[in-house]
Amino acid sequence: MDAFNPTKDDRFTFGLWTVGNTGRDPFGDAVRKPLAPPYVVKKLAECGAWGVNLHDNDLVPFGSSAATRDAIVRDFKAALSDHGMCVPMATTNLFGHPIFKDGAFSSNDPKVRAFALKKTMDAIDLGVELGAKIYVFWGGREGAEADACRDPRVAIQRMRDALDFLCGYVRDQNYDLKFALEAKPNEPRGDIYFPTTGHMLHFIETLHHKDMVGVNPEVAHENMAGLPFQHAVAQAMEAGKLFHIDLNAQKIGRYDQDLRFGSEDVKQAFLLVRLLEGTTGGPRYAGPRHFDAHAYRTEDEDGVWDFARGCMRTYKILKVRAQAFDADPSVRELIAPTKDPAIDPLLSGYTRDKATKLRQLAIDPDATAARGLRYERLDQLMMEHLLGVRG
Ligand code: GCO
Ligand code: MN
Ligand code: MN
Repeated sequence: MDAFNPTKDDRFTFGLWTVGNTGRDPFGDAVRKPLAPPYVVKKLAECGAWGVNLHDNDLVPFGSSAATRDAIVRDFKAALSDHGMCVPMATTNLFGHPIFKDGAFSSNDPKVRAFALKKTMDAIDLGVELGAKIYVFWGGREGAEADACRDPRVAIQRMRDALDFLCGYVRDQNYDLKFALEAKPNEPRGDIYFPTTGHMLHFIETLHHKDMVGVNPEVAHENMAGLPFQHAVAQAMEAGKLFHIDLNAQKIGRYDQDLRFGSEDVKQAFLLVRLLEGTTGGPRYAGPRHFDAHAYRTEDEDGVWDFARGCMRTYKILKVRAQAFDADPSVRELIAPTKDPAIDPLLSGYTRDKATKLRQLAIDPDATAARGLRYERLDQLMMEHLLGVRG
């Protein structure tokens, strides 16, 4: 036991599909046996996780009878209560079955769209029965290869119809549930609609019940689009829309790797934890810290639990490093905001008077530009905190 051992207060969660990943990939078969959901609950609790998340079919196999479903749910609930675990988030598998080969909510076939809504309403009922407060939508098959197959504007309208319909369902049932939309640029489709968190944030503003809809950004997905993840998360937080987060790691320019949190681009992981934990003084993210990642294909089951503990430990280590970095007087001096009482009040809230005063300011652009900002020193300080030689 040490300070980096996870506890329930850390609110760490994993999906059944993450630690349960059998290592099957497009080039090879499974390398690990499937794990029974109640067993995953027990093992995650032993590792120090707070909760477990699921797709409908991670728990209840596709096509199960009502009696089988109820028996499975009963056993799973017993495991949750035996091990003090919760289900903060649930979602629907709208990508596995061949019916979804050309999308679910955006499909050209009304039968497919109807089936997707039916399946999602059932999965919402299941999630709520297990206590979920957040419902994730990841439209893995909502996209195209032969892009002429549908007008992308129609795809957007169909996605809006589906989300408005499902918000209506949740409200009609009086469920205490919010939606979180997850963007991804490609994979499994050649292109997926709403490729980034920024696209999702705009789309949400067009929904009928936009207050109950936020985002679920994922490290790997924003990286696949070549974008800095922490900026997407910051925009979501600033808009009050960070309802959930998928933590993992990813090398830029690759397929969706879903690696152990912090195992690639440690600097970005550090900046992300710093942002989520509010160590700079800004608001802290209060939701679950969910790991949407899986163990390397080289691992047996022991390696899976090494992977899970690794995700949580790295998060906690980065949190301590971020606290030390932001408390370091040399850092604070370098990032202290430049204040100018004569100028600051003129910069927001337009009035004609402010515009006139702004025009009258004597600002010497060359003298202002000549000042070095010492970001080399700032970044090196960050590296030294990160590498453990400072703080
Ligand atoms: C991916 C996605 C998924 C989703 C999950 C929840 O495989 O790229 O990240 O893991 O997060 O299906 O809907
Ligand atoms: Mn992913
Ligand atoms: Mn994800």
